[in-house]
Amino acid sequence: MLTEAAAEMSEAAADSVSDIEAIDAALTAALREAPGRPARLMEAMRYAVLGPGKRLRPRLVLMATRACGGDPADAINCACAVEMIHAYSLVHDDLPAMDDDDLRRGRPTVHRQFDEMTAILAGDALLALAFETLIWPPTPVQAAAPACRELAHAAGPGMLVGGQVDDLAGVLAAPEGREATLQRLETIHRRKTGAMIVVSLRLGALCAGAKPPQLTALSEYGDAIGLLFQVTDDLLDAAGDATAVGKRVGKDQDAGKLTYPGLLGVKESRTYAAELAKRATAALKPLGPAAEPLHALTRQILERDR
Ligand code: GRG
Repeated sequence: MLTEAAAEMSEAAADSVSDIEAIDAALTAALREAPGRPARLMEAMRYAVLGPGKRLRPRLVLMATRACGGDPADAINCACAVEMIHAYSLVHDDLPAMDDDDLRRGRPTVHRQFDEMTAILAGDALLALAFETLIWPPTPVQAAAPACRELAHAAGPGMLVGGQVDDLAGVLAAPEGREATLQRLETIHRRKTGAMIVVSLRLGALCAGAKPPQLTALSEYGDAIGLLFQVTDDLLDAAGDATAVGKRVGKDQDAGKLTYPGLLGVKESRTYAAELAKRATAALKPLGPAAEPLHALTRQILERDR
């Protein structure tokens, strides 16, 4: 017989599979051909969004809705919106003017598969389509305006784009002490990676009509897993470098960019990851047992291999 905890875990795993199916079906519908939509542009958008990614952010939206007692079906358009913005940011990040990457999710990047102009415009169109998608039902009417405002802020100049600008500008290059460098590094990651994770959770909560303490708990959880996600991302890159046959190549470290293992060493980065996971667990306390799938996700991020 399954213990209660094991039963909750297998329920969470089943939810995760059906959530990914629901998310991909809704994204496919939102990215359909329609009058005025050029076929090649739509093909590039679908290629960018529906590739083999983890769908972390849209899953967070649906998990947060559930954790706040809502119906995840109400949050599906918010889930699509955050994944569209995530996909746009990856397409633009890969462009020659930024990271100049040839591969993403194990396949040619959008500008390699199509061309640079199409990649730029596909990213632009995804950003706009995200907001158009978000405001339509089933997003609850009372959630639409705050969700729009929060998502625009998270994707805007003070967060996603601002973090990207500072990262590319190499503000980390100035020599300074370890603590100050760590703080600068986290200021970038909180904006570039963390803000979209936090807002995903908050959008899900808004769709459930969550109260301020629930929103605060999810924001603190999001902040911790956002950093945890980045630390484990850097550790995976470092492992890829160390083995040379690893699943990926640590391009950031190759490019001399500052990373957690680069700053703290691998062992201390692992200790820090465990500390962030504890921080995430503590943040969820106000949500009680309804937060079990989010606890499971923390463990998955801590142990992830891609
Ligand atoms: C172009 C405005 C603009 C921003 C780009 C997201 C981003 C900012 C850059 C990506 C660079 C990067 C590799 C960051 C590390 C963390 C991260 C966001 C990884 C990619 O997210 P995953 O692992 O991707 O969730 P999948 O493919 O699973 O969706």
